[in-house]
Amino acid sequence: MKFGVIGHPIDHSLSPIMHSANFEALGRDDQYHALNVPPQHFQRIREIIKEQELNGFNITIPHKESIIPYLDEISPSAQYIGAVNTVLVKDDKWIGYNTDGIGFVKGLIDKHGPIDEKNILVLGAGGASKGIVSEMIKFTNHKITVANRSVNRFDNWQLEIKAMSLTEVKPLIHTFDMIINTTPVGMNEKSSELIIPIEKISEKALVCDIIYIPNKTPLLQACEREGLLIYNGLDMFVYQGAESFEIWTGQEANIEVMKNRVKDELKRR
Ligand code: SKM
Repeated sequence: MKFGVIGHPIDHSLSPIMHSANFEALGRDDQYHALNVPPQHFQRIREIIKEQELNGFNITIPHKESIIPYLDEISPSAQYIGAVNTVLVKDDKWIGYNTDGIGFVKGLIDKHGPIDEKNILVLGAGGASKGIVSEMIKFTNHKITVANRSVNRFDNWQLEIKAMSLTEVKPLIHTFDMIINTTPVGMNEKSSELIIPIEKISEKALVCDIIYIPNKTPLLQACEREGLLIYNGLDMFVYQGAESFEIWTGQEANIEVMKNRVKDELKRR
């Protein structure tokens, strides 16, 4: 079977090597390639995919929303999140899914155990946050707190959460067992902004960031220096890929092989 990832730029994507490692481990004869599709060519996306004869593909930045009008069907959760990162091509029909949020949650639970009783704070209210929160809600008994700079980002959320501003959440920081940063703060290694007062975080808390390049964002570095347990976005990337593979093939992916391949490649780069 043939798969791929569509984005712009796309050279940096680790999906081709990660998926290829999985195919090899499972003894499958599949292919997975990166396709650079600039926004001005996106209206030709159906033809481009047809020419490549793909059975399924991932979509990354900047096309996760622009793909929606080209789909024949969309899963309820992808519809709700408003972004698609996985398309299954079935008898010429395109079905869209979003595996990013469930990827984060499954990776987190596999690594750090059940979250049923955790008091969770999610920072940011963009697509990544919405995807993670809408999946995480199914695994915890407590209401998740979501904090964003401006609260009007929550207008179309319709989820049972506690929504508040970053200013409002600051005095509550010590009450959380888990803090998940989904904002792009920290993507730039030189930025020193930490978004929340880390000295207020409970010493038992786990601090997560969905970024994995850099491996430790300034937020994670600062938390680690404080002796806190930290968790980056590498597992999220691996698990979203594993979920996509399962949607395309119905087969379980070899997560360990995928993870090791990505880690090796990141060390090499
Ligand atoms: O959601 C994923 C996407 O499926 C693949 C990807 C990549 O190849 O870099 C990144 C994320 O957007």
